[in-house]
Amino acid sequence: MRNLELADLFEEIADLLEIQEANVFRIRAYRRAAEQVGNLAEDAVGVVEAGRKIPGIGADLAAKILEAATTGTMSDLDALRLAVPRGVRQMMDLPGVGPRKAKLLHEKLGIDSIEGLEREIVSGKILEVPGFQKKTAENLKKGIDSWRAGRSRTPLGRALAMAHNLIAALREDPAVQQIEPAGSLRRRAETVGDIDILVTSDRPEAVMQRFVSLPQVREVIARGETKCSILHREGIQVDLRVVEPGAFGAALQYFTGSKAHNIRLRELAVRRKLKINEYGVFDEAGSRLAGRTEEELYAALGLPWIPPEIREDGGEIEAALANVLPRLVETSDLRGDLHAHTDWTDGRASLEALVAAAEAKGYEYVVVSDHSRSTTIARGLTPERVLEQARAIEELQPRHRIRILTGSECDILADGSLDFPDEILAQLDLVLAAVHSRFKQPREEMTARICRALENPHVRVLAHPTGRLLGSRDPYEVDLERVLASAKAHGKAVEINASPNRLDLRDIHARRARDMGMLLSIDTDTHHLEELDNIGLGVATARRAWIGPEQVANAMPLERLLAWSGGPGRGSMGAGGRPRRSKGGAPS
Ligand code: DGT
Ligand code: CA
Ligand code: CA
Repeated sequence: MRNLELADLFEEIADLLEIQEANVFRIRAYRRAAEQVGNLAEDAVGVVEAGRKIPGIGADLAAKILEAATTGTMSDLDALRLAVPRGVRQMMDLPGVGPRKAKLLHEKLGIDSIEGLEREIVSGKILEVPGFQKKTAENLKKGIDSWRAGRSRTPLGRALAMAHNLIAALREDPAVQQIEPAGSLRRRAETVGDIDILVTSDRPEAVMQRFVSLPQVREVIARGETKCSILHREGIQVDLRVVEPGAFGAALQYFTGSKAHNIRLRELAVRRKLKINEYGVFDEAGSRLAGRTEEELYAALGLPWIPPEIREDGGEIEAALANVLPRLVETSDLRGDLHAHTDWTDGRASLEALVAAAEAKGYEYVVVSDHSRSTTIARGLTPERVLEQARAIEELQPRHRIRILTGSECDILADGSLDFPDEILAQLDLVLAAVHSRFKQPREEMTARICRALENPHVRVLAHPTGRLLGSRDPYEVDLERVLASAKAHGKAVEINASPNRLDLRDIHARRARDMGMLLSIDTDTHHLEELDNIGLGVATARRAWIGPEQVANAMPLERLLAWSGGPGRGSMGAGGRPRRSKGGAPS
């Protein structure tokens, strides 16, 4: 049984217990278990079978994992499923429907599905349920519509673009003072459920009016005095909230979340006999100690400001309390891009244009890493062509400040050998290796295949290590833990591919790599020049993984990068190139 299936079972137990109003600690233990198992880089069943411990999972839950592995289910869950119909739980997916309302609707009208709920809204019978007025019913109906419209989550890259547009349009309104995105978007989660935007203004009504009149709005889902939800024409919900300037920091913090992070903050506040909510931090007498800025708010709880990307209750509270928050990598730390394509293969830009664009970004170096011959779909280069490209780079170099490094995104063949012979790879400055074929290999074969490629002394970076395409292709089956260990043992870097369709490694796996003390590279895999700007998505993923500049290969200055890359360092040195360096060894 795969980790995500296990996580779903735990999550379902938690939801059903919540509908039954069970003990909150018990509910929380299951939510926590779902998260831990879902985020585990190794196979959870394997870990338990080996008698090892998964953080946050006690003996009781471990036994349930084993039970699920053998029976495909958990007996507690089966009992809960008998007690609570499936559709009752599904209603909790609707905005404004929590466990209590779901239970009430089921008890009073026997509603056990979203479709059933919709019928009772139309028939008007829903108004017989205590607490359900005409307005509530209308909102529920709208909630059902947008649930249908947006059942899938939106990839971060797309959501960011939409949010930037909306924010730029709202900024033009004089009634808008401060404006910031919040929610999962600000935390840079890889997908977002809805977009949250926060505004300060003394004229909320004017802001709302401007918001609902934007051309991007397909439909207004709910409109109140300080909160408004719309359906964006691209199918995602956008929540706008207007707050007074004195509460901006508190609201920004609250609506940035995550929920798990906020719960921990509330616990800290309680221990200090303080109250925290979206308006501020208050003492027992009710006076506001903080609210205007996030810094102020965290300080009132005795904490330094915590970067949004790590607000996931993944150890950041403990680190903040001990004043050992990590220094996270920033875009300005990066000195180059190690992964970019040209029209020699499937890139759109010429070599000259790519180099000029990378130089314009202020980079110190760029690696030209076109495909190798086996990636026929991308018109991969033959050995002769890649050497020809290296010569073209040598000729181009004198006209540029930026150092142009020769490279390859070399195919890892089905048996783990590389698409180019060693004597060709040895002539390149920096070699990336990647899987582009035979994605369906059994896990064991795929793992051995990649590990073998990492043993090749010329390879430096494992590109897009899991092969997933966000929303369209699952990662291939691979023992990532072993792949990471192999990369580390051989002094290789693993990539965080910043392409919005990939984000591979993803945050939780990159975090694992970080915790293992590995080297990572943050690359755009550019095929169109404007994609060089995707680097921010890779940096965001690295930040979510707690990665600092010292662990990033392309944050190294050129000389150190070359010492590590082990290539001949040709390119700027004219015909003969530079004496060959010895290979191997990670940078100090
Ligand atoms: P999403 O939209 O599913 O990608 O995820 P978020 O994190 O943006 O969630 P959303 O839009 O439902 O709410 C935004 C933030 O508001 C969330 O991260 C934390 C805060 N929040 C919302 N509901 C609650 C709540 O019931 N309790 C607490 N403590 N915080 C909440
Ligand atoms: Ca959200
Ligand atoms: Ca929201």
